[in-house]
Amino acid sequence: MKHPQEVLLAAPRGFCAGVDRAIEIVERALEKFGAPIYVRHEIVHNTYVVNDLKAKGAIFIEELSDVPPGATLVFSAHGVSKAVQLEAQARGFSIFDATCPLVTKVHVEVAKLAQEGYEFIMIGHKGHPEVEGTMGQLDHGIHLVEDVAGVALVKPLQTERLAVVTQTTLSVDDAAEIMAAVRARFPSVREPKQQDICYATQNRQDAVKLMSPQVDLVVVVGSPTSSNSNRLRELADKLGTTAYMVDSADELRPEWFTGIARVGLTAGASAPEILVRQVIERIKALGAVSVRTMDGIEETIKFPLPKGLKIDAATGLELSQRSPETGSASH
Ligand code: 0CN
Ligand code: SF4
Repeated sequence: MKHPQEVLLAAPRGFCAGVDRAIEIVERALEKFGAPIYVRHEIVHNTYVVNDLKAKGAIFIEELSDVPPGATLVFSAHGVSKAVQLEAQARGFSIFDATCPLVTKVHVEVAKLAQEGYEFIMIGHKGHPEVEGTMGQLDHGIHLVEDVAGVALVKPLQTERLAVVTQTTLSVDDAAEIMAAVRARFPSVREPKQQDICYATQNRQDAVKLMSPQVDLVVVVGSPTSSNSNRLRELADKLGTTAYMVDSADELRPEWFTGIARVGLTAGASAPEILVRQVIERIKALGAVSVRTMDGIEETIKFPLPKGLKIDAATGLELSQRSPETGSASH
């Protein structure tokens, strides 16, 4: 067979609740306060999303010294360290925190257990902003482990009070393997009550596991910086299906599709559906005649916006604008 015949769409794929919320925070801040709105780090790891917000007046920075006094600043979905939070406060910015609530949950757990005298092993990828943010909740006492080999190298000061936390966007299978090695070396280690890997990461990986054996090629829409998107490509590859990750439809190469009958398509948690649609159009142009969405878990989770950016669904007014006559509590 020369050309692709069918596109199989993974479900769920694409935006998660934390990404939806983070983008909405920047958009609402732009509407309410006007441009420019400063954002520390890419709000989510996606080129299209970042360019779109740049066009609307967002300015993305890495260093707080690049933010002018009095500016409005948004923290990205990946979270920030205590030092960054304190510096931003000290500089007097008006801050909106777009850290995903599921990342904040890990921060809260670290702070709580640290109070009880715990030391930590963090499973994650070195240099990733979420890892910097979570490890930066404490001055010391968090040891990063990136893989099974790294477990043997950890040197905790004590082992009676040792807890594990993880990045939210890891490979579920790799994390389980690393966790097993941690458990083998430190049998009394405290594990997260519920996995720190988030529901969206878990569900997108499960969908790829279901899809990969049914297709000849997997295409993942996602940016190179996106941890969860990379894990989807890697997973398909590990399952024996050739897999490519593309930032946009322009990156698709016709030769990938030669001799391929069925193409599986998915998208990372930070990749917008419009890019998936553009990829579908391109694959259709290469010969695909049908598109079918697989059955999958329906995600209904939604996170509330921070105070000051909420809008009342009934009135369309910002909650903080409601007068005592028209409404009760302001937030
Ligand atoms: O791609 P993302 O912006 O981030 P990572 O997968 O690199 O962590 O997706 C949103 C996830 C978060 C936090
Ligand atoms: Fe939150 Fe998970 Fe989405 Fe990251 S991938 S923003 S942790 S829901």
